[in-house]
Amino acid sequence: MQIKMNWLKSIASPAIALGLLFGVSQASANAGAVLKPEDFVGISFWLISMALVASTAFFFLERDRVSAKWKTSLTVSGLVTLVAAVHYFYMREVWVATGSTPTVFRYIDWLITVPLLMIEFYLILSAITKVPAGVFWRLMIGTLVMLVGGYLGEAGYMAVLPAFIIGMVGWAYILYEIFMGEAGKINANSAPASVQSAFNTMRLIVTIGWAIYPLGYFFGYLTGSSPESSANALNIIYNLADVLNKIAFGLIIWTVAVKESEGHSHK
Ligand SMILES: *C/C=C(C)/C=C/C=C(C)/C=C/C1=C(C)CCCC1(C)C
Repeated sequence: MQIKMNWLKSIASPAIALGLLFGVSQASANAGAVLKPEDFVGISFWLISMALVASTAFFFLERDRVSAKWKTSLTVSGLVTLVAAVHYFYMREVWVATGSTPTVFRYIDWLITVPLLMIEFYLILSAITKVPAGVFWRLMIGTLVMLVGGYLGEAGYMAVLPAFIIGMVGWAYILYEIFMGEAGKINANSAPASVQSAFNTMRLIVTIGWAIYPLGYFFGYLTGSSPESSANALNIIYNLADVLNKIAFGLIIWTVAVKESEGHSHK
């Protein structure tokens, strides 16, 4: 029985990864319109979709390599890239068919992936020490305020400037928590060097990599130019930003998880 269970365990994650690849490739096979070779925005959607699928398989398979307390972090990294991959396939279809993908579409992805990215801060600290639940909730609340504020503005439920300010307050609250708040303090006081270095890089991404999105909002809505006129540039910028903020972010977590797991013999 024991042997059977081990066997089952060792094929479970490759099987999940393969199933996933199949599902996603089916989704793309249904695409009606054809991608044109000179359509750089469309090609960037396609390229990043594949990078996201590959990352998903990678993060799920690499769970086998890390010790138990790091597995959830890798699962969450894989979920972020999985949700984004499916969403990117859809956005590419919309782009190819209509020549536009309103930013509002991106909020559907963000509503799931951004809270998951924020949870990673809580998870990597939890892998090494006890972290109060308050940290988790503050990160979550900051994230929701940021996204709901931005959405209300972009979708036209609220004037764009006050909505932008609400979103910025949410982001500032997140930054405060990870730099100066309890999460930042736990990192500085209780985390080993490898975790601190990962935490520091992750929060730099949340500062610099994430700044691209409010800048897009600002130039799209608050400078008097119409959002449609900058749709091409904005889509390419957002697509590249997601490579940094979703794939590279996950790779940083993977690096520290492998390092910490190999340092200790307990699996
Ligand atoms: C994978 C997708 C990510 C990491 C998306 C992040 C999105 C943001 C950081 C959005 C931030 C915004 C503000 C700070 C102000 C209001 C407008 C938003 C929602 C674009």
